[in-house]
Amino acid sequence: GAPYPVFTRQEVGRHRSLAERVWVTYGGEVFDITDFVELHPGGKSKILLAAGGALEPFWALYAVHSQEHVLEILRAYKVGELSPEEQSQPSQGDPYSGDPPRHPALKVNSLKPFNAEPPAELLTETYLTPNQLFFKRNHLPVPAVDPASYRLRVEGPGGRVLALSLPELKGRFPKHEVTVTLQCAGNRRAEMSRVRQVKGLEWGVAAISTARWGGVRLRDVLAHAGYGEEEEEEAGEQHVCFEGLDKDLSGAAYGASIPYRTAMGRGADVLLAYEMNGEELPRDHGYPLRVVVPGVVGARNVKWLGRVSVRREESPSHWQRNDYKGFSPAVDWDTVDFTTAPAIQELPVQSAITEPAPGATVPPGELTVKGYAWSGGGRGVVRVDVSLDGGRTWRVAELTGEEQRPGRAWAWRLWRLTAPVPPDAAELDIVCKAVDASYNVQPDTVEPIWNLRGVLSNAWHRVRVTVAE
Ligand code: HEM
Ligand code: MTE
Ligand code: MO
Repeated sequence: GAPYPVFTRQEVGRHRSLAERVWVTYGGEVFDITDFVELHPGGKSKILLAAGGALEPFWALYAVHSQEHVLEILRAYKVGELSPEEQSQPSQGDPYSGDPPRHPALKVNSLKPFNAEPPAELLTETYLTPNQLFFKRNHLPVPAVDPASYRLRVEGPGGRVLALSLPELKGRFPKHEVTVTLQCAGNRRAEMSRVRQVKGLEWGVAAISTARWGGVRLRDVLAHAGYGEEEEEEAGEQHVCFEGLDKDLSGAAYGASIPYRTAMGRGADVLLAYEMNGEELPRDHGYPLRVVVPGVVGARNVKWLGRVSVRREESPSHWQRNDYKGFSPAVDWDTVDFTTAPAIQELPVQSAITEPAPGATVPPGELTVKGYAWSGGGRGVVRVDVSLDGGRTWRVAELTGEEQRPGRAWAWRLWRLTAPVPPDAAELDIVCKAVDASYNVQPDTVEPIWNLRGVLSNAWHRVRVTVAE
């Protein structure tokens, strides 16, 4: 092709603003992307982070760029090449190279950051999900935390700050264990996308798992820092804000918050957990310390916890303010206003079929259907109804697993139904729906609860199978 002018990295580095034009490098090539900055689907501020330098370390963090159509955009802006002696980029390496090894059974929805769910049929094999199979939802690389120098920063009233080491946390506060089901707001999003495409990872039915968590109570730690149960009434609504040690390229940590009463109320079981199913908390799940908020959406269960504070406002984090909210099916990306909807906290009633698998062939005679059911806010599951004929007739499933305390039903029930396969049926349309302690039920179809982000997907779960010898 035509020879391009040759530049040094230093020359490229002089173009780091719209006024001086925005240049970047990729491989050995130089691009002037000034005209693309405003068009960037990921936003102007993000793309400008790479101005004057190499794209690779940024794209390594946002794997959405490793697609041919992205490279095609880039090629249109080529203005030169790097001198050959400068092409061997002092590689900053893959920010995900320090991620822990994972179990091969996991179904990976995104590798970098790592997002994966267990196969549905393994999910209900055990009441407690084995740590290796527990769904994993990371927004960023897994931080490497040195347990010896780790300190949890707790901001107390009047500007006092505690810095608690792991031995201090474990020694000073009583150990507390709670069995809690975590569910991602995006669980079952794939079903929503089948109605109309939504934006987000395509989770199946297994972005939900249950563990016995061990740690200290958040309320004990906050009380030690100087907060009381009365604080709420005196000061108006407050929020307990959490920050993780995982940071994006702008240095912003993953963050979220919960209402003060959720943390401090009588019977509050919110944990700062250092154990999961009797093992040391695994790196993917927040080693060395994470928040476990029973009954509340996964996103508030902040992993790799670095900082706790009590504030008049919710966490300023992107994930608290501009994500994890529900909207009307009428709202699209042109009209959405995240300030108008409350952040998701307690989740609605949920259930799904884990066996048989969609599209399976089952023999005539008897069929066993299995699944899970759970509701947010400590509302127990009182019943699961199952239909083999698309919802015309129903049977009541048998609930298994641990019975839950009223109002503090933090963990799921598993369920099963063994029923005769209707004679002459060539196909079965299996449906399940759960009822919680407030007699909340799941909606029968997805359409009326469709939302652009694909969260809160809890319609009746349907699995079609073929009947054959
Ligand atoms: C998304 C292009 C630089 C962060 C995208 C998408 C394109 C794109 C085409 C949409 C991909 C899809 O959905 O299929 C580019 C080009 C760049 C560039 C051509 C450089 C010339 C950057 C940089 C960052 C970044 C430097 C980060 C610091 C993101 C993020 C998204 C995204 C976070 C996802 C947005 C979302 O899903 O809402 N980019 N990008 N991009 N980009 Fe970039
Ligand atoms: N905490 C931090 N620090 N970083 C994260 O990316 N993801 C959140 C939450 N806590 C996240 C986090 C989301 S959206 C969910 S669903 C849960 O962690 C998932 O927890 P798990 O990976 O242990 O299943
Ligand atoms: Mo999540």
